[in-house]
Amino acid sequence: MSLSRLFDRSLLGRASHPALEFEDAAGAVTHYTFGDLERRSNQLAAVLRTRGVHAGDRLAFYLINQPAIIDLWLACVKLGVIVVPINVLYREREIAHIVQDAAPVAVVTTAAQASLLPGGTAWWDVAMLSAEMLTASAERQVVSLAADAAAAIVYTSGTTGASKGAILTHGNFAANALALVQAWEITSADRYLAVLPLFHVHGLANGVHVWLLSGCHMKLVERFEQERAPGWFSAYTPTLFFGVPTMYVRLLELPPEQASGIGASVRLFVSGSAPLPAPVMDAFRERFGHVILERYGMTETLMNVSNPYHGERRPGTVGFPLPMTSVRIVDESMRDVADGTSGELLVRGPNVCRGYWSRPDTEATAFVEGWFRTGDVGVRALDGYITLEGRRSDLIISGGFNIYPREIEELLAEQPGIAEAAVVGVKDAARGEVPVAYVVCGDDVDLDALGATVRTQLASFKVPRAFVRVPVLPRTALGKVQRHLLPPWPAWTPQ
Ligand code: MCA
Ligand code: AMP
Repeated sequence: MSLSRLFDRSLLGRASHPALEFEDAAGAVTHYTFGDLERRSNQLAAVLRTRGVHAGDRLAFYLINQPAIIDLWLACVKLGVIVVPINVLYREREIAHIVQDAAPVAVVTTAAQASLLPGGTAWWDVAMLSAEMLTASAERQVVSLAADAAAAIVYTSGTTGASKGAILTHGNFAANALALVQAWEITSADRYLAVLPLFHVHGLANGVHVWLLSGCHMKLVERFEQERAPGWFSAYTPTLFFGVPTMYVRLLELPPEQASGIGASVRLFVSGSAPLPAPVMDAFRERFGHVILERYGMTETLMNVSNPYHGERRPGTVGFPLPMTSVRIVDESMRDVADGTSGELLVRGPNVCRGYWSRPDTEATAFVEGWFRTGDVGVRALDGYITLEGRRSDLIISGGFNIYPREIEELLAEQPGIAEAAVVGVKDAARGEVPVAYVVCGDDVDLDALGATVRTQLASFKVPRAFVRVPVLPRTALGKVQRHLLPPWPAWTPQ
């Protein structure tokens, strides 16, 4: 079962229909029909074959949102090539790990972005691939695959510092797309405004796949920009918008008339990737006239739980398990807890990944008796609504991007003069949380220079908002850092 068969009702069945418009940062717009996308992906598949890429090979991309990602995704899905998306904000250190772990044939990127890749990384210029495509054969070839064949390896920030690649199969993506199209009643009449990055599953598995499965229209932009968003809404009049809470916080800054105008065209606003504060949901209802539908997912499981399309979308909750997905809430001994009692969420279903790439120990560490351990703590109300209350790990989510403190702590501890470091998430009205670093070091360590070093090595959203110099890190008798005992910040803020 190839995922591409699921998209044939659009790629073949709606070939002459407008499918996609892409607006670049300069405001230039290009249009594509589904037939164009079918032809382009066949041509790119031919180019990839010529370059010796086969089913099961990995091919990475490191690109800002653009139609070439759609071409690449469709071509790889047809060929059975495993796509490895790389966050465009990642820098050398983060990319080096992914490239070493997934061993892609090449990283598809631009000449400008290629300078950010670790030395020696094989890369292909996206502009050259696009040029070669134009003269390549458009003959369709779709390889036969098992539903559990890998379609993508998506790296999630790892609890151990280095990120792990979740192996997402054709079947996982198909199940997710079918569940969402059904649950949120997405049809070919919809118009989806795509502002999420396509290198994460929120933008790719939810956004791109519900578009391709439903045959609706999509407007793709390079990235969410607060200043340009009102223009996109008024000119494109989308019916569907998927965002992270930070985007909704930013939209709330619009004047009331603009907000109600946007609300008039949209049918459904969905939020996920991080908790949507109930006051934001309330303010949005007042200003935009819409109750945002909040849902809960993970890279490893795609979407698990969603508030209902019909019925109460309850603030602060994530709703009920999606079709085909089961959720258990368990205590530390893995026994089910009663409704109303907190525990860890376990998930099972066709949406759950096969495991982590090159981690033979996955089964033992990530699953219990076939159930995936999410690490998220939550509670189920008597009427079934699930509320997420926190996480078992120290994960920080900033603007919908995940940050594991350990990764930053390890980098800080490698810097001259730093004895040790602890990174914690502190509340931020717009981004949800931001990282703050506590460093044990002498007065001679220049914290400005430290901030600048971190900025060159990690994605911008991981750079601590502040650095606080402390004499020691508070620890338990067993040596675990007591993050709640660290002094309040800020002592220093980067310029
Ligand atoms: C931010 N930047 C970007 C992007 N977002 N660059 C390229 N593409 C992007 N998508 C850069 C900016 O250029 C800037 O760089 C820096 O990041 C901060 O941007 P700024 O606009 O100031 O940030 P913001 O206004 O706070 O908003 C950021 C954002 C962004 C637009 C909300 O955080 C975002 O797109 N978040 C989406 C994350 C996401 O898709 N998560 C899904 C994970 P510089 O600092 O160098 O100037 S999947 C997941 O969690 C599960 C499955 C789930 O449930 O969905
Ligand atoms: P990622 O590893 O980027 O896929 O992030 C997955 C994590 O995001 C989950 O384990 C949750 O902790 C968090 N998450 C996703 N959706 C929500 C939500 N609606 N509310 C709270 N946390 C969420």
